[in-house]
Amino acid sequence: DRWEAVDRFDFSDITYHRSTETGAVRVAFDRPEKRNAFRPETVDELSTALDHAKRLTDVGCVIVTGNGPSEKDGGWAFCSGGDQSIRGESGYEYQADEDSESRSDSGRPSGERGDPRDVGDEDAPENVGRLHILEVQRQIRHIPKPVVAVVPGWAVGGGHSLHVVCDLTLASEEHAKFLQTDPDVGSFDGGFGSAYLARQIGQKKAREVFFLGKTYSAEEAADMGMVNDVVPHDDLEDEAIDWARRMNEKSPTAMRMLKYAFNLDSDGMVGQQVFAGEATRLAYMTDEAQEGRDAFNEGREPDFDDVPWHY
Ligand code: 2NE
Repeated sequence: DRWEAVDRFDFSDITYHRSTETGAVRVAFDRPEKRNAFRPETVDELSTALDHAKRLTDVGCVIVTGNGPSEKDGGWAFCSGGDQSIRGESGYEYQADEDSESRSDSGRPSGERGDPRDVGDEDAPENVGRLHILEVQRQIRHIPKPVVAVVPGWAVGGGHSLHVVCDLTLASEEHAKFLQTDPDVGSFDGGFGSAYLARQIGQKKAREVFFLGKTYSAEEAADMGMVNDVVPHDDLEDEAIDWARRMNEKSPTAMRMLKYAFNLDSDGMVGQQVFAGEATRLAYMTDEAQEGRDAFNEGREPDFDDVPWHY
């Protein structure tokens, strides 16, 4: 009851809620019977929700989590990565066309972005076997507010990489488990999932995660440095809400600049570009930038004489 459904989208694979009281949104994988594995539709929906959340100026925190437990066996999951059952020869396949008759809508986001495969080109291939999960990882990196992975159960494969890329991770003491299966299924996240993980937990440990494929408890993951805190399962959402409330009380500009500053170190020139974009936005608010604009529009030389060279 603390969450209000955002009903402008007809999502089938995720749920999307907001809390105006805490200034948070909750985006949750909603395929518990498959340990919240993602298929192309899931990823497109996630992308749509994140893009929407980015634009909410009264929201200072995005919670990404997994719904559960599974009605089949009571298992909990954050996300178990790419749905292996729909992997074709060249990649993951859209299913929405196949099950559209059993669902009220196409299963694809029907918000202002419409069908993400519709590029307005009749010659474009209909069923591009592609998960856009790396784009979603970049969205999480660039969204100008903290993203918290709330892990109620398994975080596996691409689901593991997703928690790695989030700003903070909160895990269920009883049910959270962390496992990398990428090389078991012939997959490899050679970007943030591995390289950024190594920055979090060190090279040896990150190589162990991928090369040995051990399962780690929430406590072990916290000791390794890839989980911020571990709480009893029943307290997970309350704690997440508390984190969101705390963060939402802080200066939005400071939080945004800090997130981008933390990113800069591993984002190279793209990180610099994102950080600089924010710096430019702040600079535009100064009298001197407005004098420059006014001077151009009025066809005169700019007068910066009164602007101090701050030290
Ligand atoms: C997640 C894990 C460790 C859970 O084990 P357990 O024993 O708790 O459950 P179980 O029985 O294995 O799974 C329950 C149901 O969920 C399905 C299973 O097939 C099973 O279905 P039923 O037998 O009940 O019908 N399920 C679980 N994960 C699934 C998945 N990823 N795809 C489809 N169905 C899935 C265990 O289930 C596990 O190891 N899962 C596979 C993890 C995995 O290998 N993920 C893919 C890594 S690659 C990747 O994520 C990726 C990519 O390939 C490309 C780009 C980005 C990411």
